Amino acid sequence: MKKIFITGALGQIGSELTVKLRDIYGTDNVIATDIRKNESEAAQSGPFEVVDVTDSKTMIEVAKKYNVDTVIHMAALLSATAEANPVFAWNLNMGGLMNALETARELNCKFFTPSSIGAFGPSTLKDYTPQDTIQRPTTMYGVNKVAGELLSDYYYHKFGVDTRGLRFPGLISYVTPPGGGTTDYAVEIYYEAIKNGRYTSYIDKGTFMDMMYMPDALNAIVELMEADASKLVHRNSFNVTAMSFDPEEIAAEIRKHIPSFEMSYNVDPVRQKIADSWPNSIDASAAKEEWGFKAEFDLAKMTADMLEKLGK
Ligand code: AKB
Repeated sequence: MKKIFITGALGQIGSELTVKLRDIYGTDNVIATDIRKNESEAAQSGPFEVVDVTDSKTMIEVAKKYNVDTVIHMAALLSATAEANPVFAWNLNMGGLMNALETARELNCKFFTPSSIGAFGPSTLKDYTPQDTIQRPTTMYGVNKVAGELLSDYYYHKFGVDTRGLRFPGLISYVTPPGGGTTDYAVEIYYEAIKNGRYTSYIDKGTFMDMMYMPDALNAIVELMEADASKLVHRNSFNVTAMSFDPEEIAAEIRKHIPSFEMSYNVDPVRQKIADSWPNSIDASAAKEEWGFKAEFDLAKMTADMLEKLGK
């Protein structure tokens, strides 16, 4: 990766990924794009262009202008928003991906896009979900992710585009809040613990989902993209995870730092249904074996760091 083009650069992952990639590869070598500009570090600290991912002409023009060799396509709607607007989600998530893959094909670029634990469904084995298994999701987001994995594989086999991807679990960060996801409760809970000492969870106790701290997710993207292609058996996409917990477990961990923290429940049936259709935990052994994936943060270490950073 020498000259990197990122879509969705001001989103939950993109805003931190852009800054990290600029640190590694040089400020001018990371072209951040999003549908609008803001005052964030990712938008202000280096090259930025307004690109709507459904506009293929502008996307290719901007990528050509900077002569990029890598496309990192992050722009997408998350699960709960996609479920509320399925047609819009299909058009944005699939149309954007197709345009990004075409840009990569035309410019002979390496390509990354995230998949998700949402690519699994209720008929998938729920515990320690294997890398290669049944994928029949029942959400629009999941349908987009499975189709995206297949489309990325297609561009690799048909056109030789070096496509790579990760099935991300819920990502937790103190920098940019997520929006419209099912796993967002595990981020909100820290903000509310610091601000109000209590949290009302829209996900029910006993609902286990995989999670990962953002620094581990960013490292995983860089490591996968730098991995020796000859070692990759899989490409789109690798299971990755750092921990699996339910709302009670994260609340108990927060209480180790804020003993008076109170947790209550007001379950949102839409997001609960999505969560119930996803695995309890996934098996990341293919990622470990093929390119050395590892996560530094478990629940205890992440909670200590989140509360310290948010407290400041
Ligand atoms: C979501 O909840 O939609 C995302 C995801 C797990 O893909 N965080």
